[in-house]
Amino acid sequence: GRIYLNKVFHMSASKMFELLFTDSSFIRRFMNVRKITNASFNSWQKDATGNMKRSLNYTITISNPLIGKFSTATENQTLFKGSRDGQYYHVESEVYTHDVPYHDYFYTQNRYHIISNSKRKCRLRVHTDVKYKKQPWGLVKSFITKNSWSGIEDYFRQLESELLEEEAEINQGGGDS
Ligand code: YK8
Repeated sequence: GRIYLNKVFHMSASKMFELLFTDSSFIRRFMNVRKITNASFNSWQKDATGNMKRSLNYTITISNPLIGKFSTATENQTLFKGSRDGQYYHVESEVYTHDVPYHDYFYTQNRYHIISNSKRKCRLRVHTDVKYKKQPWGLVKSFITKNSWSGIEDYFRQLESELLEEEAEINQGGGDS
C-alpha cells in the first residue's frame, strides 16, 4: 500500500474525528468540492465484536475520459474498539465503486489513524491499498492500479488542503494555540 497523508494538524484528535467521520458540514462541503453527490450517511452502530460500523452511499464524478462520468459507490467504515475517545482513532474504510469497468475485481481500503499529540494537535495518517477480490489479467490489473492511485492521490491532496483551511479557521484568534 501507500501512505497518502501523514501530517500534524493544529486541532484536537476529537475535532479531526468529528470533521471526517460524522455528518459534518466540513465533509459535506468537501464532497461538494469533489462533486460527490447523493450522499447518505448511516450512523455509527456497535457490532457483535464491539467495533463500531457505519456505511455511506454516494455518487462520484470521474474526470478520467476512459471511464463513464459517474459511478455509485458504497463506503463501509469500521471504527476499531481499540480507539480511545480524544486520544486515538483507527478507522478502516472499504470503498466499492459499483459502475466502473472491472468493478467486481477490486475495492479500495483506506486506513485512517488519528493520534492525539497534545490538547490542540493531532496527527492524521492515511494508508491506502487497492485490494483484489479476484485476479484479473496482468494488463487489466496494472490499468486498475494506475487509475486508482491517481484518483486517490488527487483526493487526499485536496483533503489535506481543505483540512489546512479548516485548521486556520479553527485557530484564528485562538491566542496561545
Ligand atoms: C472515498 C479508487 C478507484 C476509483 C476510480 C476507478 C477507476 C477504475 C479504473 C478502470 C474512479 C471517496 C476512485 C478514484 C474513485 C473515488 C474513490 C474515493 C476517492 C478503468 C479499470 C471516494 C475515498 C475514495 C477511495 C477510492 C477512490 C476510487 O472516501 O479511479
